[in-house]
Amino acid sequence: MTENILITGASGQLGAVMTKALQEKFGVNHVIASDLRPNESFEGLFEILDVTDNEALKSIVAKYKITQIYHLAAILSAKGELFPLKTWDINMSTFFNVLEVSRQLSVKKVFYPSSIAVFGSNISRVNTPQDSNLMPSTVYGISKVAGENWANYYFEKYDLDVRSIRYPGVIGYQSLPGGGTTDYAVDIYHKAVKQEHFECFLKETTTLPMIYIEDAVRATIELMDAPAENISIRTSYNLAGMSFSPKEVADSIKKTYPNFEVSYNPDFRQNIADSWPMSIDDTKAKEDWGWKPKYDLDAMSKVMIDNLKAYYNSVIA
Ligand code: AKB
Repeated sequence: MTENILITGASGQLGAVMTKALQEKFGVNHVIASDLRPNESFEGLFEILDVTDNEALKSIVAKYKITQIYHLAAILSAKGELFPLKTWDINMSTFFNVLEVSRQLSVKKVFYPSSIAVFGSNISRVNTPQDSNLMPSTVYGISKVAGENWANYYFEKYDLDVRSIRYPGVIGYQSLPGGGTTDYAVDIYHKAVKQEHFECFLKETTTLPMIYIEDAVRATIELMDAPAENISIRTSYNLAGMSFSPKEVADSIKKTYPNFEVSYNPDFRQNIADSWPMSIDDTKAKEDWGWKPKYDLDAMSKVMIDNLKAYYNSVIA
């Protein structure tokens, strides 16, 4: 059977790369990228879509006979703290619309991104278990815990095949993230390649779980491809890539740019980071659908630097 895929939030950091990967897998004419504003950079089908608008979502799902939705639109942790009620409203109403429209129009599969933000400072921060007691410190985290439980509810009650991953901080060269606590780990590469000083908003020793974007996209597609009977977690899977602190990523960058300088000026995002895991136990993802990351810190630094160098050279040329 032909699959037709809708991606919400396709202009975001993960969305842009996910759209390309899904176009390669399903064909350009079977993938509909969507976002709030027009985006000229997409090759293929694109729709302007505000996912808070149930009717608009419904008409796109009907128009393209959508069979799978990747719902990536959300407000992230740091920005969410500036607008708590709006963040709750947007993150929840968009997901409810996706769940309800999927149920009503017989969409077969839904992907829902959760996050390490579901964990709070009550957890054991090293190798944080799948089944931790979830007491998040941010409204983004609260919305993700609620979303995970709604995903499970729609699976149990309506047999809707919703699958989810708790992403670590995602790092890629293709686009800048917006509004997250882990965003420093992308910005730092841009500054290094531009040979500028970097001021970090976290302390140098703050270790967080991270993942290279290619691994994050591959994990998502592997999870969505796995046989339904293998999926034992219907809330959201812990997923590990690597873990590092700002100092460790700076040291990795210094192997290429020995004069790279970083200073540390922690702001409100430090408290968020301090409530999150340092590393993640992803045994269930390994057991259920064979998850294995490819990139460690130095391998990622190499791709990030090579690609950003090429990008900035082309901009200057
Ligand atoms: C954020 O920092 O808010 C996100 C996340 C870990 O979900 N990158």
